[in-house]
Amino acid sequence: MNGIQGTHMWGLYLSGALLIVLFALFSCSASDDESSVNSIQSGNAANPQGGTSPGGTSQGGTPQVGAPQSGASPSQNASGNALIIDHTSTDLDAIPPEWIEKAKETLHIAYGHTSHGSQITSGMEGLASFKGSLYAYNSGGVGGALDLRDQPFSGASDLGDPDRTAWAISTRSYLNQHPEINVVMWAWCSQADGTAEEINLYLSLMSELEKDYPDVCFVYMTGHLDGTGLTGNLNVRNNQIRQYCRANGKILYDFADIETYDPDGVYYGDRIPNDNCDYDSGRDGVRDANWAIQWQNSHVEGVDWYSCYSAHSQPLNANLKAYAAWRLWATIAVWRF
Ligand SMILES: [Ca+2]
Repeated sequence: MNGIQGTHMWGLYLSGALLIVLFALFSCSASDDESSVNSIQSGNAANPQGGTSPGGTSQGGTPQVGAPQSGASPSQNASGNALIIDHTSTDLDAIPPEWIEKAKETLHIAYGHTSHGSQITSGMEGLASFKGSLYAYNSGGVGGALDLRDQPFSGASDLGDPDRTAWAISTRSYLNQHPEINVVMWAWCSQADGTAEEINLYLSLMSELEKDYPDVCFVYMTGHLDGTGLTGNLNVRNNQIRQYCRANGKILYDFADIETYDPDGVYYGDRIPNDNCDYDSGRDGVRDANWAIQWQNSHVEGVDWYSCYSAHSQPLNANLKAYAAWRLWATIAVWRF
């Protein structure tokens, strides 16, 4: 991994006074007090280190709050009181083990998804085999594992199947029956490539859930890459989701951003990458290479990366999804519970 998120940075978060402030500021639910949110963001109080945030550190410690908003390239981790999990959140070794343990002790996660979203869980399953029981998960948290309930919902498969509202109804039903759940995450299949109004519907349904279930953390997501590039509708819609999450202090797992960079931080977003990690090496408009396969072939399997199932994609992509997921769980646990 890129190793740029040194553990010394995490030491900063662990200072007691800072944590007290952050606990007070960070909320999983939509704030009922917009003026409070605005004051936090304008003062950047949740980002006192200027480059550190619950989502990780900006590369090289350089604040990137003011980075360009277009495209999938800029890191948006340091964004007011939002928690943005993206390609800068994939350094597994930067997550303190005690944060992992806190997640296993406190979180009860329900995750709805179809094939693309399964990259997270198949990656996490492979990670537990690769790195050991520290990263174990199962439904119910049996044996000290993380309690992650994979596809527990009835009546909806993902954020667009069978339609764009069923998942919210299904979520309410499940939460009412399982009040112990404190984290809910849903993934897209291809439906993030919709209209602005359809994405607004998604955002509003999520916000309504946050208001009605204030003790539950709801994780927003972008849609997987589809090869349409920076100017394609998918990226426009993903940016709509990103901007909303940054502006409103939400929790975002930026699925597309994570699969836009290799583990060394090399950016492929401007070379029409797709979900399989294919990209256009010569910028002639035709995808002819695969960054994940290239990286895997130039590194050692079982040491630098691990084999696992990765729907529609390569193992390395699911590796990165798993690392980022653990950053998500660990950060939610430490900041919220
Ligand atoms: Ca080409």
